[in-house]
Amino acid sequence: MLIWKLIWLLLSVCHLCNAFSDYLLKKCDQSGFCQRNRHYASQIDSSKSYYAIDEGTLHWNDTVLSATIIKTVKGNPIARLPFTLTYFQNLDSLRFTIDEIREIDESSFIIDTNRYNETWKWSFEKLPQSDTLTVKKIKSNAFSWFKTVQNIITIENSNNDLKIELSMDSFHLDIYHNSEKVISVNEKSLLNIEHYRTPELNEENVNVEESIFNMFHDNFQYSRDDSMPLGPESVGLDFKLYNFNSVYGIPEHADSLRLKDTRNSDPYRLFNVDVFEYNINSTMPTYGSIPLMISTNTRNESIGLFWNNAADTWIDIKYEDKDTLTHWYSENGIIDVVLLFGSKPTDIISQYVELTGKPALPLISSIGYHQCRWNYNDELDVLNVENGLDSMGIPFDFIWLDLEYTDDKKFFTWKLDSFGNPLRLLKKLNQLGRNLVVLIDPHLKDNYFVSDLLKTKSVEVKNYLNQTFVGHCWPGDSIWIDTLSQFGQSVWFELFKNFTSSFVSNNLFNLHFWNDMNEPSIFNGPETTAPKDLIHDGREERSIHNLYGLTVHEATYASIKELYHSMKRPFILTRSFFAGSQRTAATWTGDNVASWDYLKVSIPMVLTNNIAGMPFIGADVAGFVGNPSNELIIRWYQAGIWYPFFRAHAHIDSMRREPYLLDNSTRNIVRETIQLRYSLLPTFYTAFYESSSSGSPIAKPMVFQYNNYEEFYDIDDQFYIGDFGLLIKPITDEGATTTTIYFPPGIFYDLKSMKSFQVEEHAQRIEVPAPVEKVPAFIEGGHIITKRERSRRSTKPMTNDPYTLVIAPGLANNAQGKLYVDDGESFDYQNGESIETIFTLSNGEVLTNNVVHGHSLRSETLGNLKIEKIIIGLTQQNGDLLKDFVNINSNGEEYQIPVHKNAEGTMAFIKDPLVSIDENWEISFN
Ligand code: MIG
Repeated sequence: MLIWKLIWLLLSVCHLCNAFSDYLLKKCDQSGFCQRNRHYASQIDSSKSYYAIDEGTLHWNDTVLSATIIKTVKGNPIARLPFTLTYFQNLDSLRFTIDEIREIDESSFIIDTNRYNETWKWSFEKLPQSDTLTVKKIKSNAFSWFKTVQNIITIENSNNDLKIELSMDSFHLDIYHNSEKVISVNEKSLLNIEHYRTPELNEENVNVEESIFNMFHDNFQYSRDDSMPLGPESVGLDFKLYNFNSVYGIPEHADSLRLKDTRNSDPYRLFNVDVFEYNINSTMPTYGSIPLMISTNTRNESIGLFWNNAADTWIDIKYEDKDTLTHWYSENGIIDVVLLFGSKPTDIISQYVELTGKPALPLISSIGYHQCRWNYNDELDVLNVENGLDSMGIPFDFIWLDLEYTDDKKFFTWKLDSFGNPLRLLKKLNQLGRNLVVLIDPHLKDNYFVSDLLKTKSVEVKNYLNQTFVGHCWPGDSIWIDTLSQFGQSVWFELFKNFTSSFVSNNLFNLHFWNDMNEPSIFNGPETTAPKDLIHDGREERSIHNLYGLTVHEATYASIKELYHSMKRPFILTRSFFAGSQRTAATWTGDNVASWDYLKVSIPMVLTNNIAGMPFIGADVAGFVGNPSNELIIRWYQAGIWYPFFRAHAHIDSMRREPYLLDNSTRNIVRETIQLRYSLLPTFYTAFYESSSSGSPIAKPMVFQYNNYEEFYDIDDQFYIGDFGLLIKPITDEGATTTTIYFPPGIFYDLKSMKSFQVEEHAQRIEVPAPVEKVPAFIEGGHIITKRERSRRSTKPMTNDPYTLVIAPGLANNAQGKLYVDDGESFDYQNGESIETIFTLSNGEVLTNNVVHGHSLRSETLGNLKIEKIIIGLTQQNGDLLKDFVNINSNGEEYQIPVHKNAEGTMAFIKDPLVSIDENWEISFN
């Protein structure tokens, strides 16, 4: 026990060290199944296969093909593996699963001994009650079947754009999309299903290419106690991607956007763990896992590979000339793969969120600025910070309470010495238009009313003997809520109900929640997390590890949504996530460090989540651990305003650095930076709305905007915001005063000055100035963005402000932009209470507003809908075309308004055009 306390001390309160203690985590060769699958990959002859389809078992109907794969060991058929293949017509995607029929005498086990095959129930969007997948997702007659020669079955969809050749003798799938071979499954014969066997009979259950390393026991220093009740169970498979040589996705890793070849490193690992000061540029696992890989090429083909498994997983990547080989292996569970096909990489994301759920449309206030610290100490402290920011004119919407607001780290309680009257605090904050977030973690101190309730109801996570599991966390001895079970979810709801009842009965809905430590983090657990043989609702931790965090934040979301009578959209921040987490939570990149390297890596980390369907993410501004210099603070805010989730946070041992405390010149720059974010909220919110309907990235990598330029495939230090042509390059180098940006061809306007320049023909690197007060940000010609330019204390008062349109004409003087508006906080938009409108500039002659939804919807809650200013970027092409006035045609009236130009000649203005966003109108320029 002592040694654990020491490690915990080192891990959690280590002030002097500046890297994660990575000896706590397994390397591939210390992980039984990782070592075994890599070994198998190095030994197996790809022309050989121990897996074949038993022809007699082949069966199909309109939508599903099923068969049994027989695994052979030393010439003997030894395992039966049910295989299914389905096609989701609407998603242009293919799903296949491989399970195992086990005949085990269950009576000697506490756990369900079947392979866990319900990960989809968490990752896929909830299906209506009774439901198998086939009911909802599959259109009939999706397939027509032809059997052909040599034990190869050819399968085609009804559109004839997808063809699958299934080789029965070797279990091999060749997949053609639009007549091109795009993927081969099991091309290298790395299919490996470690079927059930007892230790006594192991010998006759392994093929010669297999290693038997750690099959029945774990010799890693920190996980030797794993009881491994079912022995080796891993599943592995390879995929060859033809004509794709860049792969992206599989967050979360502190690494580049384009995934690296892993031949000379450990594979990328997906295993949710608490990694204080994680290593950067590394394939090591971090807090969350989304097993989605996306690839694209300059031929405008894109594919996605979703490995729907929540167990400990490793992924090897080999770039081979034109192609990419990837090898995936998980500790247990089934093979459940969805392959997605499209042309643009964003098509893949939208299909993926169609399957796993759209990102929630957040409260508009929650896309403002969040002020957090571990910790604001008491009520007065909170109000002082509120006042400090406010009196310096720094807008913010959320203030946060970390761990120490609780009584002795007991969640669902308040430390009464410091927070004597939470109702008063929330009332006060509510009057000031502020929201409060408090931390509620899944670990609960042993022996107080909350943990007692869990035990009485038996909804705590159990150990392998089915007794209460007690581990070490912040409060000392702790137990964990089992939100995998429905009953556990209902007890969680009761806890929130009691905790929020006084606020709710006072109509206060400005309290929100933060689920931290839900990997789960367990100080004395192996690899800082849960022993793999713990039991959740009859299932091993091993099978569900990566989705535990999701069960916690989903239960939190559902509780708050119900308790707040759906009056307000819940805001939930979770540290751990899995595929599907986007439906209910935001996340952040965990315990980073106040250094330039961590600022730099935050960008590919944020981008990677954005392409994996979970865009609401940010990194702690200006670094969690340590004390940033003023320059780093400035540069971090200048990057942070472009993170979809924008929160400043700091470690308990770091110095206070709330922006109002900074010296004059630093503070002024930071204030202006935060104000820039606020002025762009209409645009950001529209990007969030788009994302909530199609999963489109909010921070979008260059290659996801332009997959036709090979030059962009490896660029991850600049990005776009949504589809608004806003191109950003945060400065992440100390002392920099200029930077180089890679531009596609077109016209670009400096966001602030509207000064424009043209990039001809090819993608080009161009040097731009970046003095410390400036974050390089451009609007690409062809776009129109919407702003609210008056600076306010938070989002709420901005609702009453009119809009400004900024038009960035393209080469032919065309431009387009979209605006989405709703009340920003309720669910009324789901009943159509919203406005969606499209502004179009045609040939530099007319600007029109075309309301596509909510025409004449005059709801007060939508705020001010007027446009107070229209700004037009001037170029050599359009500058002379503009007259001194424009003709406006709105509401059946016609009138003229003067046009002004600024002294520099970079922009023209139309002030008070007397038009609003919810009416169709036309402005002609000549
Ligand atoms: O082990 O609640 O990542 O943001 O301030 C530390 C205290 C626990 C970890 C989170 C961090 C938070 C801290 N928590």
